[in-house]
Order: sequence, then C-alpha cells, then structure tokens
Amino acid sequence: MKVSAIANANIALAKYWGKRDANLILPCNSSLSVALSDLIAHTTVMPDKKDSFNLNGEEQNPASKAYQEYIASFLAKARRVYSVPPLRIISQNNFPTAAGLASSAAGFAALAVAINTACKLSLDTKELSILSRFGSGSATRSILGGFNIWQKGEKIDGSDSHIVNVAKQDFWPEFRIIACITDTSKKAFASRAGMAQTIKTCPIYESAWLSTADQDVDTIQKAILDKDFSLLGKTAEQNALKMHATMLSTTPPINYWNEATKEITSNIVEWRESGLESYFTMDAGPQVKIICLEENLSLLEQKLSALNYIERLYITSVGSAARITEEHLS
Ligand code: 2P0
Repeated sequence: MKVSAIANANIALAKYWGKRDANLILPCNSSLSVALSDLIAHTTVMPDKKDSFNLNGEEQNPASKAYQEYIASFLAKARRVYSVPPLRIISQNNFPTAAGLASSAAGFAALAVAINTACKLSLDTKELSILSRFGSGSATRSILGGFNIWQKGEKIDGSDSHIVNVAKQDFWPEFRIIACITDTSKKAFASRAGMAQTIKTCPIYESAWLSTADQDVDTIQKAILDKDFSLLGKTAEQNALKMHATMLSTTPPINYWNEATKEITSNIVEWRESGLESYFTMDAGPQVKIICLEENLSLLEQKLSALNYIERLYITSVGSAARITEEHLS
C-alpha cells in the first residue's frame, strides 16, 4: 500500500548552527522558523523487498555517501525505536534541492509523516518532529505550519529536542517571504560538514553565536506574538549575519556569498533606509530570503526584478503543517 505526504520548507528567522550530538542530531542552540507556503516536498512510501530512494526522478545509489549519511542513517535510527519494514521511498521537491532552501527539512518531515501512517505508529506532533530530526535537524521545524521553535533540549537522549508551535499559519496573514534564487547549483560546502568545522575551528563561535542565539529566539518569539515586524526583522537579519560571521571565520572559510547576494542584501539595507521596510536572511547557500509585509510586496518585487543576477523569485506566505495526501508518486 502506498502512503504519501507533503511538507513545506521552512526558513529559520533564528538559525540552527552547530550540533551538541552529531549522531542524534541535537543542536547547540534553539532555533525559530516560519513555514513557507509554496516550497513543498512530496514523498511516497511503500513496503518493498529492500530500501530504495528516488529523488526528483533519479534513483539514488545506496552505496553513495549521501544515501548512507541521510537515508540509511535515518532509517536505521527510526528502526531502533519503531517497527519500519524495508521501504521504497520516492520524493520530489518543487524547488532547487541542496542549494540552501531547506530541501532536506521538507523532505524528512514528509517522510516522517508518511511512515507514521504507513507503519501505523500513531505519533503525535512532538514525536513526529523527533522522528524527522533523525534525518535532518531543520526537518524538526517542518512538521507544523506557522511559526515554530525547535527547542534544543537538555537531555542526552534528545527526547526534549522537538518542535514547539509559536503561532499558527493564519496568525499573521500579511507576513511574506521572498526567496531570491541566485544560483541553483548544489552547495560547495554541505551545512552538516560546515557546522562541524565551525565548532572545531571558529574562534568566535561561542562569543558571537552561542552567547546570543537563544536570546534571539526569545526576542523573535515575542516580536511574532506582538506582531512587531521591525523587531522581528532586525533581530532575524542580525542573527543571520552573526551565523555567516562564524562561517566566514571558520578554517577553511565557509563562504556562501556571491556577487548577487552582496548586491541584493546591500539594496535591501539601502531601500530600508529610504523607507521601504524589509529584512534579509540567508542560510547555507547563496539564496537571499527577504521578509516583508504584504503592503510592501509589489514595490519590492518590482525593484528586485530590475536587479541583475536573480534567476527566480518565489513569493511565499506563511505555510501549513505536513500532511497526508492521496496523490501518490511512482
Ligand atoms: C537553519 N541551516 O536553521 C540552518 C541555518 C542552515 C543554516 O538547518 O546536519 O540540513 O541535517 O541537521 O538541517 C541546515 O542544516 O543540517 C540548516 P543537519 P540541516 O535552517
């Protein structure tokens, strides 16, 4: 029997950067994200003779490093806790994969939700977020719609490192996220390796990042609940820049910035100074995500469209929770 699920990508307004336990995928700091309405992973699972994985129409080699590190490792961890038979997994993203757009987050959230139904596990939201975390840390935050915290937790078994909802999808209808795609090639430095290298070599990881990361989550949570867009935007932009400062001061430097990201981000600051309020954030890739309110969207879209380098703009609002669908992939 086939079971399919859909999950939305999320972007962190307060980022996750660094693991306290690489095997269990437990973070050093809490993070807070918003679900993106139009960036979606669709995943179908069915019991089979052995595990296999097809991503975006391409059969993945089970001996490859990526398959072992992500799919095999996820299934092995899931099977330590739950009864999961060998599975055929088919997954498709409607946006670029592994380019800093949270494709693994949406993909593993959809996979966890599909497995929950296929294997009759009856998991609640918290348990689903822990299962999806076995695949990728940021997937913890793609189980629910709206605005969500991935609480870092304190326990060594990770049982308190899960999603906590801050506000539901319909809480802030005017909130918009524009994803500016500047380069769709796979990233040169995978975030998993990048985080480990940052913890190992970055001299400012503790002082510039860890000492303020959880405080940023609290500030942004309050800004969401108060609908204080300026406080939210300012804190999110600063948080992203602090994360990129730790990346850039890692040895060797992890640099996700290109000419386009520099042009877009400096324009956002300039336009803001002249009264057009928006803020930027960037993840482990050269795409720039801009947050704004609906009232400024069309002017921003117009100005961004006139810039060089942008390959594509995705305009999204606040997205929904991961869910079962009757549409199956084959
Ligand atoms: C985030 N990123 O909070 C941060 C910001 C990238 C930069 O979560 O190793 O794919 O699978 O837990 O979740 C990307 O890292 O890493 C990420 P793993 P993941 O969105």
